[in-house]
Amino acid sequence: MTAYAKIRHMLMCGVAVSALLGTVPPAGAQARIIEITADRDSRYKIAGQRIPEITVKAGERIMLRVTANRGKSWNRDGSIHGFTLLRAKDRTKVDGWDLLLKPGKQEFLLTVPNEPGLYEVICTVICSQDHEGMHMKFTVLT
Ligand SMILES: [Cu+2]
Repeated sequence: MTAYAKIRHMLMCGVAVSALLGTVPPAGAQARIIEITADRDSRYKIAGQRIPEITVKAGERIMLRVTANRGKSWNRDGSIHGFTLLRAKDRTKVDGWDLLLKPGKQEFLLTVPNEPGLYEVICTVICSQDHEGMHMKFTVLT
């Protein structure tokens, strides 16, 4: 390789690497992190909130970081709680927001629905006799 070709090769590699870094940020780099516990007493908990609720912006990217602790019962697939987003107006599920939780910490990179309004998070795993009370308000702002 001539010196000129070598330099040209190095430059092109540099350009390719920076283009890659520019278009593919690490997963969750720009997403706001929301930490939740799905607890053994069949309740969602968020540090600093007496009654947990989530407020986000339409179309926002969020990283849901969930710590799940096993209640009295769980699914055969090992899921111990669920985290499913419903539209409050008609109780329909939001695509991509039907999550099953395993014991311990897990992260989900999600996009908030584009439609502002009231939503509800519900648990879909029969996790104890108190399972029916496992839900949380979720508000999407414009
Ligand atoms: Cu449950």
